Amino acid sequence: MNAPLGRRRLAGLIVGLAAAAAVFGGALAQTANSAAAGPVMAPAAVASMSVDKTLIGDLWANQAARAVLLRTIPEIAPFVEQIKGITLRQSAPMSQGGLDDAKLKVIQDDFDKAGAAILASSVTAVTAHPDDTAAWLKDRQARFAAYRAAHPNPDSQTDLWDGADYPEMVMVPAGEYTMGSPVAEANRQANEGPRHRVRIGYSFAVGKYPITVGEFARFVEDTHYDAGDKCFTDEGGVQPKGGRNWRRPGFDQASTHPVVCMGHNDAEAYVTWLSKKTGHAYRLLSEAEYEYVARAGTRTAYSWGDDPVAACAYANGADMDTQALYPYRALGLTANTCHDGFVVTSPVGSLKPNLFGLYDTTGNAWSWLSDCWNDSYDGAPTDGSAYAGRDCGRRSLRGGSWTNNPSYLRAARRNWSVVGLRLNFDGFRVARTY
Ligand SMILES: [Ca+2]
Repeated sequence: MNAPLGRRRLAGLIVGLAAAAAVFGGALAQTANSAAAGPVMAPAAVASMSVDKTLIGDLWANQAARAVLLRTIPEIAPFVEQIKGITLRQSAPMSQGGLDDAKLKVIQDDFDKAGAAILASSVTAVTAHPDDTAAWLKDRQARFAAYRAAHPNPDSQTDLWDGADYPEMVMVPAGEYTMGSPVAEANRQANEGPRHRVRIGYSFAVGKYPITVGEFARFVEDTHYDAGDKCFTDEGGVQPKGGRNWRRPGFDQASTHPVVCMGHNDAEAYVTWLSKKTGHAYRLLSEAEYEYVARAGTRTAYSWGDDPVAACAYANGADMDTQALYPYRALGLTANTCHDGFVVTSPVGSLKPNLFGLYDTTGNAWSWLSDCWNDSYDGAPTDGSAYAGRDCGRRSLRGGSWTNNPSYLRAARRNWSVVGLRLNFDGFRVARTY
């Protein structure tokens, strides 16, 4: 909804780093002159300026990430040298009698804390999202009031927004297309065939955006639904982590970000609630419907054409920013050679829509679908309905996420996961039958 936001945040990071480094440099200068008395700003005090110490501390503690930061944001390098020098001078008294491992560790710890403090006090612009729930709801209510004023007589056959708490929808026309990828397509997977015609003989509505944190919060507030407290994240290894959920997926999210750490069961619970509250037939999309709406009439490898680098205009994937600034490396990110402006997830609608006017059909977060997993299109339905095969403990997902390179952002790319599994790159989008 605010395209330049990510770029601005990234710029804010770089400016913030320089500014914080200047502040910290001043503090260090004071420390160095402390023999002349006057206030001394200890590293601990600087650290208290931080916003998300865990995230930034982890980022700084990771030697590889630190090296990337120094290379990417050269402004901080002189200050790191300054910290090193002053830390060593401060530690001179400790060196009497020789520096043993314990003393060296103290010095190293001081250096680490100082570096983390610089980053923590400067990355505010990137990671700090104050609780925006009330502001988000107020904005939604105002926008819905405007929508209702423009559509004063809701007709259940054409109305596309049921209320401020609920997702905005876009009507998609009936049509047909060829599902799957040609054998010659780069990075094609065997499960993307056999190609076959799918005829969707009905128009239906699709969420303009993926379901957001704010929308999911309205559901949880109404139902007290428990979406768990464990989610697969990549924080020093991809593994299930306690204390992680749709509110805290391992990185900071505002109300306009796509909800992640969703299992298929969570997505189903949401659409069941949405249908009950609105009286309308909401549901997840089928896999055939998803490829249809993501392609939006295109026949190319990507919904925007055949150029993978053009992904950065349409899809928030693993880009150069993710590669440079993502604090954890275990995902083995192979980045696209462009900048989409977002290290992790992005507020929905930040990038360009597809030809149906849908945003984030590719990248940002994978979307859970209603199909049971089918490792081939043999026996797949051709009328837009979901595959209801034997393997319903696994369900299909589409679209790719902020962790993925272009091979995963192709229109035909498929994925599956176990129904109850929550990962911090899996979310969903809803459809409505008319
Ligand atoms: Ca990205």
